[in-house]
Amino acid sequence: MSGTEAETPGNGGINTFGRRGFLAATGVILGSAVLAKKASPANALPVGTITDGAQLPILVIGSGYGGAVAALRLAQAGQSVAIVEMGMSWSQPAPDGKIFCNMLSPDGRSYWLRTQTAQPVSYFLGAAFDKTIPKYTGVLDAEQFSQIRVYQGRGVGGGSLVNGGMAVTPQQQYFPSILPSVDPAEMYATYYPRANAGLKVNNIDQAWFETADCYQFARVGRETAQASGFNTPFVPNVYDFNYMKQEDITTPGFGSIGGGSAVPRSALNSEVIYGNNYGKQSLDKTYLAAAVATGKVSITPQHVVTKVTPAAGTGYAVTMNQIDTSGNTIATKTVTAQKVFFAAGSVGTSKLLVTQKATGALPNLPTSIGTGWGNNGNVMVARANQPALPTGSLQSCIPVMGIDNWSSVGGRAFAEISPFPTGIETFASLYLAITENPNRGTFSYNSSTGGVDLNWQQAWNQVSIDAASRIFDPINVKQGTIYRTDLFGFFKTWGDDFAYHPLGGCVLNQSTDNYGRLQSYPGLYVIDGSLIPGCTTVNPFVTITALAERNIENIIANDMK
Ligand code: FAE
Repeated sequence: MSGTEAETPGNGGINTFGRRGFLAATGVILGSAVLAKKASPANALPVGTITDGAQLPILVIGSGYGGAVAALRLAQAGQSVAIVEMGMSWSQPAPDGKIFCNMLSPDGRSYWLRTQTAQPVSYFLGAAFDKTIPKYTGVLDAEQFSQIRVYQGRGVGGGSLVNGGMAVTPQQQYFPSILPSVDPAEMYATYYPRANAGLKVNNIDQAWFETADCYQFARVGRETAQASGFNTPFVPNVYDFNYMKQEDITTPGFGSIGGGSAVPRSALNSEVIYGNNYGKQSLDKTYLAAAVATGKVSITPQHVVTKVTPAAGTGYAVTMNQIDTSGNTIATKTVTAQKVFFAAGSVGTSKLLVTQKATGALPNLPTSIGTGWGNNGNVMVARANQPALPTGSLQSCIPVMGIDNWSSVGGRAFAEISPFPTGIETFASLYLAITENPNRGTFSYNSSTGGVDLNWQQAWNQVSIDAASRIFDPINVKQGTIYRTDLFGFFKTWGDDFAYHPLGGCVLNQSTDNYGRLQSYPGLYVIDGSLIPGCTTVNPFVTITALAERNIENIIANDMK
């Protein structure tokens, strides 16, 4: 960890811990350290430091799902692997004793190099409530393209640090539409089970769900959906549900500390998109922890890869900027790696590859690089329930149920019943819909800015709105209710200008071979969400992980002899 990383992210620049504040905070830290033994700390991975001029057998760019799978399996096959990650290693508590901040009190830790939050639900009662924060390398990036804002995790663990943990395996009947060149039988027999095991996916205790106050919102979402004839399956998650039960003082059989919960709260303390201090089995606790435990994997945070080009001898010269917590470059390093895995996520990998092609660093990449990008059909919406159906002031931030209408040909949708953890009763039901949307965007290099543009059009989301409306219009009619129009803008019903699930940009069997090899450059591989052309029919990370498991097995067998 660089010296600058110890800087306090602060809150609005007013994180001024004087001596009394420091002592109070120390008390909090000590208190939580004692509790943390029981609760397991958020992250304890060692921090590596890659050196300028290093000669490496294998470099992995990015530490999300694809990168974590690649590193673990390569290490288990006897290879030494260096991972570089542009975000921080989220391993040290700030003076408030917490590694991450919660959604009700966002500070610098929340957003990647922004001076104002960019909350997905950014209005309430029609008024904007984004707030000023200090610029810091926070954990959630709200990357703004011309007509879409794409949320991504930044840090060791990638999207697993910020996501809702919904670990959903698509129905097999729909798999051919997701990845047409991949054999469904082997995915469902081998790689999805392997991914679920590696991710430590678990299921909620359904009896507890029926009584827990913190899931009243989901029970209301289920009741209103079922009344209109929709299926409402439970969905698995990587959040440890045994831990969550102990967060809930209403759980029978668990004691409580000082009248509070038996363990420090996380899901029940409005923590999720800015990180979970406890409970979530993010990649730093699963794949990455196992990878580092082999002794063959190092992870260097706060290094942004900018260039990959053939080296003078063999392998590839990879240039990266080491950054401080304000995003300033403090060193530029170039290493040589015999093999390079692009695991920077759909947006990160697409941006890197499009840039390398356009600037002549990797001129022979195929022309399809940058194409086939989709938002998994993401749109958000909320309904106002009748006063007889309160959704609860205490809500678990971990969604556990969906409304499945994917069988509705011509308007397929799978809607997650999302929490709206404001701490007060809102009577609102919030949903994130994943829909079938055939529109696809393209990344292109912008020579005047030196950046990469994405040509996604907000109007393309009308297809998704129409599909989601096939669930929520009938529910509103049956319930005699209306959409909330005060959460995504002033008199705006749909959250249709952002996405949580970027997919594609370097599509399998188009821009790569059928296992992620960039064929014009032997030794270069893509192993993340950019391989999947735009939609997974459900939340995507289990599919990204399972595909990475499939591809790395083939690559180890054939390319690592
Ligand atoms: P990802 O996890 O994004 O990892 C890429 C990593 O590469 C990141 O750590 C980057 O910081 C790093 N990187 C990028 N560029 C560079 C560079 N130039 N140099 C060095 N490092 C770089 O990619 N999915 C679900 O299935 N269930 C959910 O409940 C869910 N909820 C979500 C909630 C939120 C708020 C968000 C943002 C996403 C959610 N997702 C969910 C999506 C999921 O997290 C996402 O599909 C995966 O994280 C993508 O995995 P990749 O390995 O492709």
